[in-house]
Amino acid sequence: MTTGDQGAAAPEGLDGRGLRIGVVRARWNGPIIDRLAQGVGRGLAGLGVDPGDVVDVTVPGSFEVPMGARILAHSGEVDAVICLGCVIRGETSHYDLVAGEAAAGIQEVQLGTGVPVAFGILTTENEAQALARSEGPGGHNVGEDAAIVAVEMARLAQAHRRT
Ligand code: DLZ
Repeated sequence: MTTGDQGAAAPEGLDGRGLRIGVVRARWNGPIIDRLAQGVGRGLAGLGVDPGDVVDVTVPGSFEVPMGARILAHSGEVDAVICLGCVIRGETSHYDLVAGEAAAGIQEVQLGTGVPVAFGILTTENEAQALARSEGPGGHNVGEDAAIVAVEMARLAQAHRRT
């Protein structure tokens, strides 16, 4: 499959109104990240998240994304965090290290803090695959998928939070 896996569909009735969402963007492969960020914007808007409730930060590269997510998760400012990055094997001498640490770090942050963190990091063989996973409206965009994940998991956490 050349276009990449399709994301999970949003659960029926999923509603993001009132949620505060953090977005951590790596600056490496900036044009791809911009496309993912547009997907995040569409995904959040489609679920009713107010753009004013979105906290955006940038970090140098995908290796730093977990730390950015941890800072936001600990801030108390957000109900969930979306991580955006892009690691392309053909262009990255230590692809496995950067991609692996980003994935492991993101999981560690969400399990350690209890704040859901959505994995919107592209790990691809080449730029064509990265473009195919960061498409415009109606196409596949992993940022849009991550937005749905963030809202779904934030609601799950809210529903089971001890008061
Ligand atoms: C160093 C590096 C390389 C080679 N490739 C990528 C990449 O493809 N995608 C990405 O997001 N970041 C890359 N980086 C930067 C690292 O993530 C990190 O910012 C630096 O190693 C500094 O800690």
